[in-house]
Amino acid sequence: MDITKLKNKKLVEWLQGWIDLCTPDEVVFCDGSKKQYNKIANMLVKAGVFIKLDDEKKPNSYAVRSDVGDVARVEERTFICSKTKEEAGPTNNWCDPVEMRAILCGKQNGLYKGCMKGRTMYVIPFSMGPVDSPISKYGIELTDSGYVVCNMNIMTRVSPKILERIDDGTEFVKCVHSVGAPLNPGDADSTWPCDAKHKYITHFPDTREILSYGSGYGGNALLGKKCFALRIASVQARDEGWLAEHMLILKLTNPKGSVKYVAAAFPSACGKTNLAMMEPTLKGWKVETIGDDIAWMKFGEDGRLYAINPEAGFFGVAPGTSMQSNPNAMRTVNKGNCIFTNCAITEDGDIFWEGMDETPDFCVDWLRRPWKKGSKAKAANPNARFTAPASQCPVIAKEWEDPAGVPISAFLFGGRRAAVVPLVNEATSWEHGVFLGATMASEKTAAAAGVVGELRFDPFAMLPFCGYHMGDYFAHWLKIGKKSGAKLPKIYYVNWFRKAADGHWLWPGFGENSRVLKWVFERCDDKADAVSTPIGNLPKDLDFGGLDMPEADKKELLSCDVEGWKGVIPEIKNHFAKFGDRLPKELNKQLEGLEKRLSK
Ligand code: OXD
Ligand code: MN
Repeated sequence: MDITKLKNKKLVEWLQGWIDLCTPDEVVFCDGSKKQYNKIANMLVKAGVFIKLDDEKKPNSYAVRSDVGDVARVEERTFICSKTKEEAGPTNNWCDPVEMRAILCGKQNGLYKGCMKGRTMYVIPFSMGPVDSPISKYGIELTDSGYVVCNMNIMTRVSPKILERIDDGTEFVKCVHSVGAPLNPGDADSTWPCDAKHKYITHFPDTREILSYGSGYGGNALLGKKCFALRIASVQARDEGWLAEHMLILKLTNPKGSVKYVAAAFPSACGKTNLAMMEPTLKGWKVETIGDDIAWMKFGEDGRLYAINPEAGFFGVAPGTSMQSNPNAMRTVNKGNCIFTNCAITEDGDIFWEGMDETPDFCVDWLRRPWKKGSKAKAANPNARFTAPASQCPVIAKEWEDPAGVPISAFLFGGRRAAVVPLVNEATSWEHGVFLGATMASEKTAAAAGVVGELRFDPFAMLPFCGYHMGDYFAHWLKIGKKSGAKLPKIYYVNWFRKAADGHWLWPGFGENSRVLKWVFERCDDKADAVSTPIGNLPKDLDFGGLDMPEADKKELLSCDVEGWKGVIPEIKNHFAKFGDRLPKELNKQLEGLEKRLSK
């Protein structure tokens, strides 16, 4: 394929405009084939970017190490360029779209001017979701990074069929990415080219465009993921009446073979991948994976919300993943065909990260230094990642690519909370559930730059990912609940991370979380009892059978800490105050109701 074969004038103009501005040496159209993937990967090996791992340990897999200044999503460099600041809202960085286009695309000294000199521009036509699903959407990413092409091949569906559809006039999201490191003749290339000091991750919701400059890492560069599937898609969802959410999707089967689908929102690095692939400890229960990070949901004709996973792979946080915490993720990556970013490499050509089942005596750390067992420095970067095809997951549900999606019975919201928040709490209504989502808070993790451990409100786990005013986003959720004929999922708030006053974990988590899923499943069928409390419905009994736990811990996990909640109210008020008059009145009413119930 080349540009002369395209017939869609607007598409050709868009492409040619970027070629003229970025002046790559060459333009290559991506077709998603194994042959092209291998060719690019081999080239990256020769250039010292990819390190081929041992074929017996990790077949057809590569390790990559990034620049130290480019290791995570950069929220402070992420911008929503809506027409007005008000539309982006108080939780996003805003920049005037005209101003941002001048910074990036200015004909005189815009950052993109000549930025691909000495490099290849890859044109990646991709689908978020199964091709031709009524819930899926298409995009084209232009990039000068072979690493991005290989990752996009795993994370999305790349095919010439999509380019044909777009050439025929199907709407697409325009994505442009450059590492921002042009090469002059004779220049030596870096193994991780980037422009760490001038990163811009920018979104233009009105024109459905994404312009990313300077970073080659994860969500900054694989534009189908956070930029498209969440930030731009959240705007499309608002305009078109559906939901684009930062949620895993799992299939839950009870011992009788009856099935329910659950979608769950947790902030980054709170164990979404672990939950999506969990091995239940409860006998007879089964969890299978539909997706581990993003859910797109539309109403079906029966009034239920049907979800697809728009992605085709997992971009999972590596440290902490082990046969104990997530055996199915380990089995997925052990099948090979993966890319490992910022992990350590062992002497026998395998990969290592903190928390793995076995620690090697020696390895080379992510900063290319020799590393010895017991050494203080981390061998892998805390935000090291594996990119793995979802199809390789041993517990991938057979319907994971069903174009119709799967009907959702329950939403779980949650975060890391050492105190106050109980193990599970059921919303008493849709509005109450939206209140629970809007007041989600978590202790910060390494997935984004910042201070680990700090508490931050992260409504619906969408704080860094909502492409418009978060007050309007809450209103959109409330509107979804008012749709006539809607058969809505029940809503729950869970917390796997509660600690006792002496600092010990109250809940073992991982496969034991199936006990909470069982309660949720049975509540959806009106088959489990709950106690009404000021914060919502808590389990009357949870199946603790076989768990060796002090009674006091069980009690603490399942009770409403009235005094603790009273202490949270001022924080919620401060959080809500940020949204000014765009905070839906229903949410203030929910807050007033909570306050009253707590003081009774
Ligand atoms: C992710 C994130 O990478 O949420 O999934 O940061
Ligand atoms: Mn995520």
